[in-house]
Amino acid sequence: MSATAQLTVEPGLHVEERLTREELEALQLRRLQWTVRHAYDNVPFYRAKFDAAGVHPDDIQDLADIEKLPFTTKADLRDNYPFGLFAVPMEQVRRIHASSGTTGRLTVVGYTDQDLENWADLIARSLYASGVRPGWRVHNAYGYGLFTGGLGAHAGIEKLGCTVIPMSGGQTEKQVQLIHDFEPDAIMCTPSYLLTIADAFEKAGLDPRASSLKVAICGAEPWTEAMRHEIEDRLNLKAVDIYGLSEMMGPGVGNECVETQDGPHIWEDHFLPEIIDEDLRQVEDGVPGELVFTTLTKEAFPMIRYRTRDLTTLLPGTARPAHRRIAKITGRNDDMIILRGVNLFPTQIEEIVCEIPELSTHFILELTKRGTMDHLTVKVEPREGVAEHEANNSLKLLQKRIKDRAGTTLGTELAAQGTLPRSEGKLKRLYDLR
Ligand code: DLL
Repeated sequence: MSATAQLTVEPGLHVEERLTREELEALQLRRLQWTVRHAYDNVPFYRAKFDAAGVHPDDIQDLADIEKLPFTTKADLRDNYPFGLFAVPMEQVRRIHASSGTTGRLTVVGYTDQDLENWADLIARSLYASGVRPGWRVHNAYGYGLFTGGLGAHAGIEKLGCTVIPMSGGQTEKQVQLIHDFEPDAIMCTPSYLLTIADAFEKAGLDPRASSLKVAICGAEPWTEAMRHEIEDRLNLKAVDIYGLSEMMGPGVGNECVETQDGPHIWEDHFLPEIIDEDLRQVEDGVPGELVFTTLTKEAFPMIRYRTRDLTTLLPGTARPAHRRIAKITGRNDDMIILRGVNLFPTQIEEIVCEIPELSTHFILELTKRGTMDHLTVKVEPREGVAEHEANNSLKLLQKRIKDRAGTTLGTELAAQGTLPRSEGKLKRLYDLR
């Protein structure tokens, strides 16, 4: 029996969004017990791992017992490439997605009919939280294909009763034309790509603030509050944060509520979050660390204590009181740059660049070697119309603020307008030229 076959979807909030914390935790425990048993019975990898750790599905009597279970990592997925972690026979796997990540083999994930149904429900729920309503037109510029963004969002847009415009990523001029002609109410794309689209509006002689768009549901990459302000200002809309990862499902693991815009609520009836410290010990809510997830309903691809590498903090629920939130992701611990002993994230630089009015949000980080030392340079395009001496002064200010706040000196350089790579999806900020 599936863990979720009984769910009913109501217009407006899902019933699970209205649970009390106690009711939610009782549901989580039942689903956790089901998941652990399902993984143990059907995936040799989990059975071997649990046996080696001396833990059995019967040992999960309480949510706190999750700490007895071993972690799962990206390397485990790669070692079991392509289908070794699937928990149902292949005939029951209705769809596959894969993500390339930065190195090595693809990470492959699978979904049963019920998994796809739950996913569409969670996207519908996420869109509703974003302020999207049935009958709206939604322009979907997440990439279609193996990436979970496009097709994942697509099914949920339909499920909520909206009209989907399945544009996918890229072809930026065409994006502008379709937004202008089809007058969508909402757009789904990465935050960096939305700024590329805003630039393209201006290039086409159109005012991005005058478009029909009211809401943007942005995610798939880290972005700062400063970036949110930039987006909302330039496009005259509300930008909300959607979080997710392929290993859990794809987009819609959590979503921000438009009325509070205070970080994504994790949909805890389907995903159990934990934060761990560097010693891999669970920390209390409010303490920053690495986000770890356990799926609670996934049939084809249950994941137990998956280490996401995303760094954030678990916060209490607000607009959906039972569902905890995550603070904006600082970065992944694999994106962290260690420069002469100082830890740096591209989001820290983004925040500072966004504060300086003479600088555009188009910047990259170049890592080079000078002798034996690593050197990091921020290359940034000034905003249009900014005089050269002003731009040069703003570079000095940038360097000073980075030094003051991040505690290290970076090189800063201006790049000519339009010369830095533009985002078409997930933006690459760091170029390692060592
Ligand atoms: O990026 C799923 C997705 C698609 C999410 C569309 C949201 C919208 P992956 O390609 O597996 O899946 O990448 C997952 O992207 O571990 C984070 O590092 C990062 N990420 C995703 N959403 C956010 C967000 C999709 N809202 C990885 N803020 C995750 C910061 C995010 N980082």
